[in-house]
Amino acid sequence: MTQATTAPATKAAEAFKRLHGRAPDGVWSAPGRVNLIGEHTDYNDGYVLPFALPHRTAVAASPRADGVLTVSTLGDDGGVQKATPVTIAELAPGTVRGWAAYPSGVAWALREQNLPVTAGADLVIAGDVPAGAGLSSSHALECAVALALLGLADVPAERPDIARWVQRSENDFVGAPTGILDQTASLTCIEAHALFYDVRSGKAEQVAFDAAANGLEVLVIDTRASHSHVDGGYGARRAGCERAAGILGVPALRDVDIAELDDTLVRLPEELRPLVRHVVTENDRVLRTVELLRAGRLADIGPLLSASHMSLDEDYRVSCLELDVAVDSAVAAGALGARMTGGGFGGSAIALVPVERHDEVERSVLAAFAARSLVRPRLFTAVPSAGAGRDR
Ligand code: GAF
Repeated sequence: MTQATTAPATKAAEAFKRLHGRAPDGVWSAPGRVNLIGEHTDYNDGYVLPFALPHRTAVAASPRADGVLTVSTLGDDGGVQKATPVTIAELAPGTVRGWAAYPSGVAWALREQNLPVTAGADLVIAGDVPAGAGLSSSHALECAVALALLGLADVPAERPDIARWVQRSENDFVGAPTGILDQTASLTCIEAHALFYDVRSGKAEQVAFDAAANGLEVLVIDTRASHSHVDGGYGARRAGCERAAGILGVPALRDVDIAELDDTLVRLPEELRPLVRHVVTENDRVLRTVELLRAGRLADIGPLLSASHMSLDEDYRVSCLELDVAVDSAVAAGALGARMTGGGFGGSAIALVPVERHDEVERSVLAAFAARSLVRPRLFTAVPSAGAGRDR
């Protein structure tokens, strides 16, 4: 797949030339994502509904022959950070820390699949996916690196397989116990659509999502409250879900029937009940959202978005003050619905906003943050964009 040159791709290629004195053999890029709905359902074998952001991470790359991986990354200020070069054949979990663990982990995961990546490569990275904003900047980087290394080695691979390899690098090399939502979104979303993905079956449906044609927009509110899934909160939720599934004797919480939810909850220790209630009702909300989108009723999904946020806040307990302020102030000013997006504990919220209410919603959100002396959030309108691919 070849796509129009994007700014990050151009920047990565130019930086590569400056650093290595020659043009890269190729440039690959991958987008960040927002998840419209379906949060903390992926590792419960459930449903998700993300779309790709226009923001991308690009990797300019050329092969080497000495087994070494060099990685340089271009900062917003034009400065370059160079990772310590590593030998791909010697990579093992724990050997690389910090940001360089993400690209190195991908090389490790591909090597673990016996794919021919051990000859080495020079990678130069540039991107505009907001980092630490819950918009999947780490997966954009990992997916772009995976495509670059596979592309240099001329290895054809199916996107679902690449998603699993990237997940392995994130889980086992970086040490974040995340699911498969973000990689799948980055690798398989297409323009003007949301991706309805059934994690258990791997079935994917591109559902038309043209907010502008309906007089609407998805406003992203990056709260700038930083988050990370390497520390305990995310893993604890995931472990709680797995424990609950074990007690209920089902392979995953996906298998709990919503019609029997009340009877099911009483079989669980009290602390696990809200987790299960969230996952089961969230899967149902995804299905109802997809039905409405298929029927072209975009404006009607607002209440489902807000119900999702309430469930994530009160039952799953992964929201925070900044996300709640973003959601409440957007809805108070006329958003049809709003919710946190991504894993939570900080990061971004999304709001479904009638275009004519944009200014009012933006003013309301900024004023609400200012009134609580919170860091000024960053707001932008997200348009469903293309998934990962080769730029040149
Ligand atoms: C993070 C994870 F990476 C995803 O796998 C997913 O679990 C999400 O949080 C919550 O829906 O983005």
